[in-house]
Amino acid sequence: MKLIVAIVQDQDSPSLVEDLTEQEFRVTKLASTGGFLKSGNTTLLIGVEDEEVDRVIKVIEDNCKTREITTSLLTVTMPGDTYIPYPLEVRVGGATIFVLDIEKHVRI
Ligand code: 2BA
Ligand code: 2BA
Repeated sequence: MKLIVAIVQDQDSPSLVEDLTEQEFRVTKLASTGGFLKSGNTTLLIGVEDEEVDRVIKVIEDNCKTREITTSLLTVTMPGDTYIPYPLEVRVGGATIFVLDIEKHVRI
């Protein structure tokens, strides 16, 4: 068995969770925060049999889009401790996916 950890954009998560559930995959959705943009994203945990991994990745691909985001997160420090917001264009991927081996899966 594998655990798929998928970090996706909040906008894509409702349709993705719906499609995964419709296809009888079990999903746990966690609210997460990206370290770089410091804004919300969604982390999904999906435990599946080994042979289902590619099917899950395909469902993720079909639902998640890459987006260009302009953020004023970065600041330039000026003399006298003044901070000036500095616009930055960031390309946020459709999904970041990790596939982990599961040693044991128990349902009580
Ligand atoms: P359980 O299978 O006992 O799962 C309870 C919760 O544990 C799930 O909540 C989900 O958050 C998590 N979970 C279980 N198996 C998982 C896995 N393989 N990977 C990731 N997370 C997992 P819910 O999704 O709200 O599901 C509540 C109950 O509804 C489930 O109880 C199951 O009996 C049923 N269920 C869930 N998804 C289903 C699906 N796609 N088709 C049919 N029944 C489903
Ligand atoms: P954030 O950390 O908020 O990153 C958002 C986007 O900012 C990233 O998109 C990337 O284009 C850029 N970025 C992130 N860190 C950077 C850095 N140190 N220098 C320059 N640019 C940087 P994605 O790569 O598509 O990542 C989207 C989200 O997925 C990330 O949100 C993070 O929450 C998660 N993520 C991506 N790679 C990860 C990894 N290796 N481990 C854990 N989480 C990861």
